[in-house]
Amino acid sequence: MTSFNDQLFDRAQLCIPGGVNSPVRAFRAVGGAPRFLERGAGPRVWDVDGREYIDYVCSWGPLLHGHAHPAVIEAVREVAGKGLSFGAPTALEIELAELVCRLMPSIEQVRLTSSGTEATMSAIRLARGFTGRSKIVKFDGCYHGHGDALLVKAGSGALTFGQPDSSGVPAELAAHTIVLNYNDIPQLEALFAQAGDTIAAVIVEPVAGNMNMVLPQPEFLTRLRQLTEAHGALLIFDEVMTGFRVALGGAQSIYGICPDLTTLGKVIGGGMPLAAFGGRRDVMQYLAPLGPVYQAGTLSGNPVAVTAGLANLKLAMEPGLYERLGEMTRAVTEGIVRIGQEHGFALSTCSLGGMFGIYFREALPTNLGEVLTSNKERFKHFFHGMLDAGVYLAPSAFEAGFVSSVHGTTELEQTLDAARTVFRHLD
Ligand code: HOZ
Repeated sequence: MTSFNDQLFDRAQLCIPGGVNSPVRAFRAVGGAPRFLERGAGPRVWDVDGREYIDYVCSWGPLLHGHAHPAVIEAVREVAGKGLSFGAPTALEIELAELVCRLMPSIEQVRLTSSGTEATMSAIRLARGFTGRSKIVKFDGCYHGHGDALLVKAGSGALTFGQPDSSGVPAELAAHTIVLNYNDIPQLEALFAQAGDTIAAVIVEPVAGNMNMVLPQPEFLTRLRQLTEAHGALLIFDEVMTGFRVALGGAQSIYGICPDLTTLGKVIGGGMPLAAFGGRRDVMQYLAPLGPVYQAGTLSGNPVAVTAGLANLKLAMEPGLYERLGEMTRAVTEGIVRIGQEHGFALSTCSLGGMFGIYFREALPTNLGEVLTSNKERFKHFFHGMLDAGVYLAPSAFEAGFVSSVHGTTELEQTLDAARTVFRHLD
């Protein structure tokens, strides 16, 4: 008898490519049918067959306070009753913009968009418009959404499915994107020595979260800042994943770097389609209607998404929240790794705030080449074992995981119990 979940997957595949609206969700990297989820509450989700899971995907990062947080839901309910979108300015947008500028001092002005892809695409266009240069630099395995210029040696789903260079991106366009190795300072210095004055911008995930999770060597980010500044190129921090997730001030507050532009998404909308890009006032004023760089969006800054974002960020400002979140994330990931090691498996982990990486590999990787040497087959079996035991991890060895501020000791203990059972039977 086919489960309701599997019936839905069959049906979905007839009318939606691959049955999903974003590739990694399809479970292709791990095999089996994706879980069709019906509801979530706090740190847990339930699928259409009534199975319960502790959620470490958190909608791929946005749900800093778990599912259906009462304060967020209440605020959204109230504002939705007054209209979903006006395509005109609202007071709420100013409140969110002011808050973002306060929490991330490198941002003097900010513009709201509806997705992280839009934010990064717009930031790249703005950097090109501002500098009058064409070349952009990105790092192998970093993912900055699916804009043409950025789908070159990309991470996340593109990496998971072996399509880091997407078909459909004209070679002439991709030729303007230079790809370097993450954390490779000599390579960066060589490029700037040779072509620094042709580079419009360097875009980087200050903590890479789309090739699993890779920490930057602090001197890598420092050198990046020095070189871009010396050559008149802009430094764009893509904090779509890390913004308000690893710390209230993002990865830039942890590493003490002031980028020219920052892109935000995920947590800023608390589960609603909301993203942003912002930074130096002189650069942001190159945007239409003030300047020559065009960028727009019908639903940009709509009151519902903005309200969800505001409610979410206000909750994030509770003193001590990120310390507690960081401790819980470490307890979960270090616990899993310790149990696996006790069973003889090579494992490593890293985390910051509520974001983590777990590798079937002895030492933590520092770049994509090293990430690729982790044991993907073992991850696959581990993933399915944990899923069967009620723990929902990202269905790819190349995605980061997330813990919310409402994951507690009950979830921790249940997760570690599941890990004990799974490692006992893992090959
Ligand atoms: N590319 C996203 C994770 N890095 C996946 C988004 C989704 O499938 O919802």
